[in-house]
Amino acid sequence: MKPESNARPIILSFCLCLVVMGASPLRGQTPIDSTVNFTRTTVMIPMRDGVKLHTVILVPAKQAEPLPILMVRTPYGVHDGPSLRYFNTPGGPYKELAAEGYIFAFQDIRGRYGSEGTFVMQRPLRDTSVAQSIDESTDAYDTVDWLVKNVAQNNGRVGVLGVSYPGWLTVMASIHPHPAVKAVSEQATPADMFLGDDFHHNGAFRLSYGFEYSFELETSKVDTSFPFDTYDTYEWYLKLGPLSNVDEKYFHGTRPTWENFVHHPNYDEFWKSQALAFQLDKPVVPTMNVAGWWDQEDFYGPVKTYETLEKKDTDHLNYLVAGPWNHGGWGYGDGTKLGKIDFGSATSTYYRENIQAPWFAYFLKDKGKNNFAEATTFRTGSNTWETYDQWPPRNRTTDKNLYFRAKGQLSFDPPPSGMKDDFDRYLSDPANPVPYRPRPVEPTYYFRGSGWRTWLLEDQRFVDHRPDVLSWETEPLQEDVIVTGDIITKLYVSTTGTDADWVVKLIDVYPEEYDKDPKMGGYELIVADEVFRGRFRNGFETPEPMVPGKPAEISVDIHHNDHAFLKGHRIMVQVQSTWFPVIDRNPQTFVPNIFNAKESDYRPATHTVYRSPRYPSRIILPVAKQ
Ligand code: PG9
Repeated sequence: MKPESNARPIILSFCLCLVVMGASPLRGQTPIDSTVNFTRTTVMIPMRDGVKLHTVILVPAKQAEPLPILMVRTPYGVHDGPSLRYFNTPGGPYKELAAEGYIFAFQDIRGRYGSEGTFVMQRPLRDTSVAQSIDESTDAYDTVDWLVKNVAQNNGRVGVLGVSYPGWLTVMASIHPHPAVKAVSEQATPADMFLGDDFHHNGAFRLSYGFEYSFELETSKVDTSFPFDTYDTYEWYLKLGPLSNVDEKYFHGTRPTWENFVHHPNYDEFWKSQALAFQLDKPVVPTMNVAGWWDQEDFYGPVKTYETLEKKDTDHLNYLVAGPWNHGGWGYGDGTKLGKIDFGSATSTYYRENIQAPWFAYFLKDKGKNNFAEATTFRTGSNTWETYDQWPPRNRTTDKNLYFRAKGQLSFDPPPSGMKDDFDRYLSDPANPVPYRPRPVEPTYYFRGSGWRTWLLEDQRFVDHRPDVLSWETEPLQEDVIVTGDIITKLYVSTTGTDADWVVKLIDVYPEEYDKDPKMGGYELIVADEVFRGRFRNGFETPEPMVPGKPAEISVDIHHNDHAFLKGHRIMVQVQSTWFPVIDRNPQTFVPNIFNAKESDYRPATHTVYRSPRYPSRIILPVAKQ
């Protein structure tokens, strides 16, 4: 993940983000050396093909007995980065684990920072018929092999963990794992870069992330920020014009990841071969998957990884934890608040002390009991920890339809039978896209701080007056509505163009009079959300134009959740067709490859959302049985 749990070149950005997360002890301080109670050794560990990987090993200074090793592999630099600077400080990611007693090994992956070799973004699995072939799984294997043979006083057991890119590297370490690997915790791993994680969602391209990240990782061996000349990147990306201008003006074909975006606009073998659903099989190592409900980068990934492994988990090795966090938020600060939302208790501390530390201690040190729930979630709204023996807990929920109705109403009652087709509509103009967060939109990982990490919790009143954002909402609820599991939206839509994006947001609207915190009166909090690119409604492999004026059914999975809409609150759904610049603009004129669209292809179009018995647009909520 970037940057809280990984080394970052710009220390200021790291300090600022800790301030945002509420980790005040570090505010304005020069970072202390938090490894003082450890003996630090730096080694170059040889891989099977001779490439050497830069690794920092921390051994407790007063080690009395053999200890397990915890390994973290990262592209973000181990040498002087946050992993080491803050790893044993209060509110840092490894404090509780360090207190428990482990040897730690942090490693730069191939081609990054101090390691030799070439970096390949999410390096594909190797061809096993080629003896000397390598991938991140073999690099993890070779590293573990070296560590257990060379680090004095280790107990022969290794745990692997990491958030985001390091989370994905953790998954790789669990594929054909070294026998010493006894527990892995992937946290916010991406699982599918076309369907749901950093680079695309349902085929819609994540422009700002895709552009900035490919520059950041593929400009040099160390993280390098794109030198924006405009503070508000909403304006910058709008001025950029068609996507082809990226190569034309800036990249000139030099960033492999960007070239892959351009040459693989559909769900082809390139994307499928790296998707975890096609790479993972039966879990062979205890695996704890960790997700944040408001993860702005990789929420799809850990849930998909859990689901994929669960299909064959006959030995009960697979676990899920989800809580009220942004990307990696469980690893930093105390997790009492995120953005303006208060969860009433220190959720991140709770996770690190009561879930993560005992889980690793059980599997790596035989300590404690295996009483870990299959799924542990923090239910937002009511702010309670919950446990489940299956996820999603379909045995405990009933699907209920919430229908889009006339005059902006959302209702559990369907549109009356016999009613003729009715709809709401709006003009969507690619020249005036809806911002995804309040402007100015600072660069994603801006070193002076950025709204990126909390944008999913922004009050949606900042857009609900726009004519190109439709809202439907319930009356104030008479009783709590608890939604636990996967939420699906069924949209019946048409356009006057030949392609369109459909963004759906499920929102908890706070009461106008909110005594607990009057400033939160009427707050519109996104609980679940997603975008769908219309051209992929019949399959992600082959895009198809939308037929002007013809209603199409589009199913949008807005993902898993555990949220209580409390009595007195309202449930709202918003639909819009731009979310800029996190999602690139759909030209709304079908072209085979949007990366080659011309300026003239980008045209305003009128979009219609139907709400009638024949076309009952609705949201399907898994509501807890009372
Ligand atoms: N979300 C980041 C990422 C992971 C994997 C690939 C590309 C980006 C990260 O935080 O590491």
